Amino acid sequence: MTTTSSVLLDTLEKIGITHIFVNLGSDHPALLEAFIAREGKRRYDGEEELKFITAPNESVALNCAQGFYQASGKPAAVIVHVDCGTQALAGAVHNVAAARIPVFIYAGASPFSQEGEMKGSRNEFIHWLQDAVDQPAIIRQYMKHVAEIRTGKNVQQVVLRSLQFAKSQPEGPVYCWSAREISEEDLNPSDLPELRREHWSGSQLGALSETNLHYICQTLRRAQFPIIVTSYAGRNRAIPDLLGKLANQLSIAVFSSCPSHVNIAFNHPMHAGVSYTGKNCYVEAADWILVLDCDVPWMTRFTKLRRDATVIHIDMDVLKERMNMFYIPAELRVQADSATAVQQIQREITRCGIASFASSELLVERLARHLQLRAEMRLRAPSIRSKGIDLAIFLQTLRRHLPENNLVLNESISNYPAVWDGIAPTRPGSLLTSGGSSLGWGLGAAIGAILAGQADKRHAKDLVTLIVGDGSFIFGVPSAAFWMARRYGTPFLTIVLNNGGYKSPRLSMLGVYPDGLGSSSTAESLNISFGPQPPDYGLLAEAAGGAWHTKVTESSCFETVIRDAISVVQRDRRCAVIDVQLEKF
Ligand SMILES: Cc1ncc(C[n+]2csc(CCOP(=O)(O)OP(=O)(O)O)c2C)c(N)n1
Ligand SMILES: *[C@@H]1O[C@H](CO)[C@@H](O)[C@H](O)[C@H]1NC(C)=O
Ligand SMILES: *[C@@H]1O[C@H](CO)[C@@H](O)[C@H](O)[C@H]1NC(C)=O
Ligand SMILES: CC(=O)N[C@H]1CO[C@H](CO)[C@@H](O)[C@@H]1O
Repeated sequence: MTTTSSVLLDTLEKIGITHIFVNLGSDHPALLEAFIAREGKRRYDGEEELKFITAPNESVALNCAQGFYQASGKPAAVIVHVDCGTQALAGAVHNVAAARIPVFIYAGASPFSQEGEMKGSRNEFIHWLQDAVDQPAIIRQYMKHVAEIRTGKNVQQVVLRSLQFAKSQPEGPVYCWSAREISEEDLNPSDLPELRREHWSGSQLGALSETNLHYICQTLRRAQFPIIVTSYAGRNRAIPDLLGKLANQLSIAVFSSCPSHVNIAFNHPMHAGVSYTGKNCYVEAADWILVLDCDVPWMTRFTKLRRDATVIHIDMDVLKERMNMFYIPAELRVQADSATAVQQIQREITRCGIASFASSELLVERLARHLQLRAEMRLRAPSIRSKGIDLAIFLQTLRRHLPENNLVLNESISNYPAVWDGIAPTRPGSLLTSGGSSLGWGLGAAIGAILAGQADKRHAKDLVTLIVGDGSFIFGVPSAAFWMARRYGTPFLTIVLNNGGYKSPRLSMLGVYPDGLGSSSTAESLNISFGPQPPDYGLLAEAAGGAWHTKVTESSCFETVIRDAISVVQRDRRCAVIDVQLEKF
């Protein structure tokens, strides 16, 4: 039987989608029929199969799809149930939009006919309740593209065009939907056009024009202290190497502002550090700043640029099309591929000779200035020594035990800087954050990242570790995520940085009311504490998915705990949760 739903699946398969995270409902009868029909077909011709992965919560499904892409660069699909499932995608929608993640989301919609006029007409009471006035409006403002499938006769084109939007730079999520009569529509395969995958690729970013390259090099020639600021250039795994080379050539410091990726190896001599807020002495010292793939390069309230600073902005999304307010005093802004642009600049330096850009005395001065600023930034970094456990030592111990080929997912919130500095990643793509601000990304993203590695050995990791705040752990819907991890064989290590609740809202309050009423209040009276009886996070994971777990207090031997937990994940292929009992705030 050929239906709109079966052709939808065939089309996703044809364009190269391999994983679909599903949460099904009454809008999907033809889809379920198609699943079974595919089983038979597969046994027959053994073609590369689509994998369907049940996600008992939709937001976890979308987090999985995000992690899958972040680990592999390949989009996945998510199928949800009418308006209800669309709403339950919840904050994960914000993250895929903010982090520019290509993902194909499909939802059915309530049947529009009620007398049995068509296959799929209403036959359950919920079909009246789910008849949303404008279903895609739930999600439209976060999508790069929204399309209704109006007939099965061109479902292929609608799906391919949507994915074309998703894969065009800057990438992003797309949403397709169809009423049940349409998704159930019977089709005659010979009526459907033969479409070729190669004809539906996304649009690519270009290189710098000659004029722009010339301007960049001219201003760089005059610079005393040039720096590069980036947050997600490392999406392209070639970037850490390319930036490393450019940084070495001209002694240019590379600063990661609110990073979501590894942009330069943390042991590179010109790596300038990481910050999420506050005063940035690098930016204040620089007279030439290349802002490269970056959403928040600095905050004008805290950081004052030099009056003579030249700012150049190169970005896959240089206008920040989804933000209402964004401006930096750049003299040149170009939407271009950052890796290509960096290579162009580097080649120009090689062609003209380093000496034509900076004298060797100037290069030595830059290096000295960089080392001095880096020391200042380190001194200014907030101390993460809590009364009991020294988190820095715990993270250093963890780092020593991580296998070479590992991935760390970081959702550690108020402990973010500590985690970057503690893990000090050197390999491209070895540390990721959600790139958005809706908490709960990590558990699903870990599952998606591991599935991506199972599908393609090039992306396989010897260990995936999630470092997560206790609040963010709960946001991640552990009941759904740990069940999935066991069911689909994706064991990972979770480190819960347990400070007894939500520390960040308190820090936000102090940012506005440093001496306000709340400044001397307890976490309990601020309603941001999980005390006096917080959940047992390890037990939650055990109940949902048989995870191994332990708690770490100041008297624990970090070494033993970490070694045991890693061995559970690697040898027993079971999830492990380490609940690190930090000082309550
Ligand atoms: C879905 C969602 N709800 C609420 C918030 C607001 N928020 C930002 S940080 C935070 C606390 C997170 O707690 P935890 O993960 O334990 O980290 P901590 O702040 O304690 O370091 C909250 C609730 C958010 N970002 N996302
Ligand atoms: C799934 O999780 C999200 C995020 O926590 C939540 O908003 C949503 O309500 C959950 N879905 C259901 C059906 O409960
Ligand atoms: C985790 O992310 C936070 C904030 O995004 C950051 O401050 C911290 O350094 C990060 N830690 C690691 C190990 O990446
Ligand atoms: C559960 C809890 O601690 N609630 C507190 C929330 O905040 C108000 C105002 O400070 C307190 O009175 C509640 O006890």
